[in-house]
This record gives sequence, C-alpha cells and structure tokens, in this order.
Amino acid sequence: MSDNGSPTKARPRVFSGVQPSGNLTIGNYIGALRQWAREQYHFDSFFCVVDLHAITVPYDSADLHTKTREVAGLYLASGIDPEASTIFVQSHVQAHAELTWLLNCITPLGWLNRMTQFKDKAAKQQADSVSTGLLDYPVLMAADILLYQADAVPVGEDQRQHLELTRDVAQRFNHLFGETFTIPEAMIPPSGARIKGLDDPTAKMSKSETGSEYHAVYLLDPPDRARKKIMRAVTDSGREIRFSQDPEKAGVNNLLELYQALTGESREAIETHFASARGYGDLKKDVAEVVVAALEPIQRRYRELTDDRSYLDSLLAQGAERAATVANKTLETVRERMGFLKPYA
Ligand code: ATP
Ligand code: LTN
Repeated sequence: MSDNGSPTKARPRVFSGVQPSGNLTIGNYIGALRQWAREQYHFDSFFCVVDLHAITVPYDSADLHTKTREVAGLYLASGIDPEASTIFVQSHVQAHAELTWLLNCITPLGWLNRMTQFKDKAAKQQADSVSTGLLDYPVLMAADILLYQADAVPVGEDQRQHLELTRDVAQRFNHLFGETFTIPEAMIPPSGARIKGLDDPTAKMSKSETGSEYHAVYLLDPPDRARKKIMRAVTDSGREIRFSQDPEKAGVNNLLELYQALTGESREAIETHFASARGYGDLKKDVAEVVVAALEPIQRRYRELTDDRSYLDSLLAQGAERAATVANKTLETVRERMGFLKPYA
C-alpha cells in the first residue's frame, strides 16, 4: 500500500463518466469518449455510466433504464476496449453513494452554490422543483473520482470547475484526516473540448437540450439525419470561412472546430481548403461528410454489440466487481480515518 491508502498503481489511473440522460452527441464523443479510447492503453482506466447523476433532474425511469445500456454500448462502440479498461454502472457500486455522504459533511455549502452548471440547470427549472441532488451533483462527482484515486480525469471544458471542486474537497479531507486521496488533474482535449449547439452556437451542445431537433448530431443518427442537421446549422450573413472568436461568426467557427476535431488537420490547412468554397453551403457539405464518416464505424460496432444483450450485461457485471474492489478499499480507509467503528471484529 502507498501512503494514501491506495494500492501502488502500476500505471497512472484515469476515471471518467457520462450521464445516461439523453442521446449521446458528437460533442460527447469528441470531448470525452474519443479521448478515453485514444489514451486508454497508457492508463489503468475506469469508465462509468453515471446513472446516479442522471436522476438529479426530472427524468423518466424507463428512459434511464434503456439509456444506461445504450451509453455503455456506445463506450464500447467508440473504441473502449473492455480487456484494457473497466466499464461499469455507477449505481452498481454502492461505495459512490456512501462516500458522497461522507464528503458532503466536509464540503462547505458555499462551494456548491458557486457552481455555474448548477446555476444554469437550476435556472431552467421551476424554483420549487430543483432537487437537493442537483446542488450536490459535484460532491457525487468528487466521490466517483476520489474512490479510484484517479490521477487524471478526461473531460470536456465544461467540467473544469467540477474538477477544481474535486481537488478542493480532496485537499480538505487530506488536511483534516491525513493524506488519503490522490489529487486528480483535468485532462481536456486541445481541440473540440466545447462543441456548440448547431441551432445556437453561443450555447454548449448538450444531450439533454431538447428545445430544437436541430440542436445536436447524435451518435446514433442515421447519416441523412446527421447531414440534414449540419446543413441547417446556424451561421451568419457573411461568406468568410475562417476560425474566429468573433461572436458574430460563432456558427462558422463551430463548424470549423468540428471539422478540425474530426480530421486532425491544422487550422491553416483547413482555411486554405475552404478558401475556394463558394459559400457556407460548401463548408456544411464537407463538415457533414466528415461527421457521417466518423459515425459510420461507431454505429456498425454498436449494432454488432447490442445484437447480443447478454454480452454487454455480463461485461457490466464484471466491471462492477472490479470497480467495487478498488472503491471499497478506499472507502474502508476513509471510514477508518474519519473515526467510524468497524462493523465487524
Ligand atoms: P447533459 O446535457 O445531460 O448535462 P452533456 O451532453 O453535457 O449532458 P455529460 O454527460 O454531462 O454530457 O458529459 C459527458 C462528457 O462529455 C463530459 O466529459 C463533458 O465535458 C463532455 N461534453 C459534453 N458536451 C460537450 C460538448 N459540447 N463539447 C465537448 N465535450 C462535451
Ligand atoms: N459531471 C460529468 C459526468 C461525471 C464525471 C464523473 C466525469 C460524473 N462523474 C467523474 C468525470 C469523472 C459531466 O460530464 N457532466
């Protein structure tokens, strides 16, 4: 055992998760899943379907059930290798809920009140239906990460503040009860970390945003649907195709960011490529083709995998067992350090 109570790790550890709160978008893929798959062999990786997070806003229980399997299937279809990485469902490992309670009691309320995601999501609901769970969401996320003594957390830009809070909670615990938790680092991709909505390029593309059917390309959208959404993307009245931070050009910039994230080409090469375009129609056509090409192998693998439901279920059962072994060890150390009496001799 190392000083912090975790078994000595052969490779640095990674933890990340996606909520089964809707249809996964191309933003989730670029900001999270693809990065996980690319880096997985360098790390001891844990990828979790965070179903306890998905119930912090009003939801449908039948949807939660189907989406939990769907998200796990999309992890595999996006290239997560179950031989190399652990894939599991958060609610299958009870330590997540228990550590959340323990961390709640050392987390100042003021820290949670400052979280911008809470303020944004709360503002979208009737004040009297905002749950305590929504406010507590970042503590559950901290528990997820800290249980595994994760060194790095690959996420999109929107999660940076939650990662900072996780670090603050870990430091506070270590200060109060002795070195226990590894302090994790955020791992944010250099491009594509914040893909914007196609219908509103000032807002983040989000899977739970259901205002317009042209908001997001979903990973399971048939090619024609994906093309149609890109062709309808909001742009501006000009014709200049270049990367730009000008809010006026946010739509064109977003399409170029998508193109860059999926082709890996440099900004200069992309601007040269589009220099001879006749207008935004040409840009959209090329972006649509790049997006459809990225979705094709994911959808093919997804169909193959989900033909056999028992395969996915048995993989999740194995994943939960492996995750629980690691998580319970940390939880035991935490309980001991906090002064709880052991329930057995
Ligand atoms: P919700 O709308 O339900 O809040 P979401 O689409 O924002 O969900 P999450 O489950 O909260 O997705 O996030 C999963 C991962 O995908 C996180 O690492 C997050 O940073 C990343 N992500 C989400 N949206 C984007 C985006 N538009 N661009 C890049 N990364 C994103
Ligand atoms: N809040 C995250 C989802 C999430 C997560 C985590 C990400 C829950 N627990 C632990 C990384 C590590 C989000 O992306 N919205």
